[in-house]
Amino acid sequence: ARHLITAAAQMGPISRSETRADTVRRLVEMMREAKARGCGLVVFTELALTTFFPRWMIGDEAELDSFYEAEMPSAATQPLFDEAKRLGIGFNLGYAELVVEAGVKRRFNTTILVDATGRIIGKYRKVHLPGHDAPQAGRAFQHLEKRYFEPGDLGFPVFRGFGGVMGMAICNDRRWPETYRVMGLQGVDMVMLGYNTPFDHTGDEAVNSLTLFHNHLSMQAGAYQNATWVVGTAKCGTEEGSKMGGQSVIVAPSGEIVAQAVTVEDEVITAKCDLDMGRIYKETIFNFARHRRPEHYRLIVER
Ligand code: CDT
Repeated sequence: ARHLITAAAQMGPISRSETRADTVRRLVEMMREAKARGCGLVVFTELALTTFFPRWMIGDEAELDSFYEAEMPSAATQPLFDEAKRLGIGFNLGYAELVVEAGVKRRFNTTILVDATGRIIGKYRKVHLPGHDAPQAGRAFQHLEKRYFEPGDLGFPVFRGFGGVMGMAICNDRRWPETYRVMGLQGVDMVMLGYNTPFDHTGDEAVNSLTLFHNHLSMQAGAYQNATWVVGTAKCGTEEGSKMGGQSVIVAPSGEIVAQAVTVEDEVITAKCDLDMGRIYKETIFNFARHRRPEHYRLIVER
């Protein structure tokens, strides 16, 4: 068995006035707790360094830029890398990425995988961007990810590390079966993802009331159908007046939840994950080479 004790480090709200130093301090504290509980890997959330700013229309470019990281690590985030190296623990971190290419600013909703020596070994940019590219009338909170980010341009790569095949996704990606399947086809053992999920995202009370159900439904189905661990880490609680779902989970390749957060605050949950647990599924019911019929799946890539 290949055991990896893994943590999901859920975050409670981050206020707009919190500095990077504040959020990094919170992350370091949870990293230490994860290490004290024997973890080799800690999974942080989506956009873990700032408040979830896509809820606002931000017209001022300098103000918008202040939510992004122009370098990683930076002076502000270096303590996270230093602490990881000191403790000998890896981490997965989501943040807003600003890159300047040929004088043009490009913005991505990004996540990186850092090994236990503090080295970045993988990067993923969110493919499925929810929401709108312009403010919607009559909404208390906007969801302007399509305005503030480009769709990721890296596909769904997997990375060898932590004794297995590691993959990443971000928030809305978890609702799409293709996310997991593309990584499943590369033999993924563990998919790490963070999320910020407001309860008001559809504008329909009945659907909104199922927010937490759909959160788990998506991740449990993705895990089972691709014989992979899924670590889902929330940013949750009431952030700047916006209520967001918690219930961070670690899901086994069986689709079973093996650890779940019970607060909507900073909370570390852990599980001893056997990266070989997916093998029985990969070799039997989900033996892709034997049972899939890609000749009948063409529509998926054509539309
Ligand atoms: N961050 C993110 O992708 N959140 C979305 C909210 C719903 S769509 C406006 C999600 O899928 O959880």
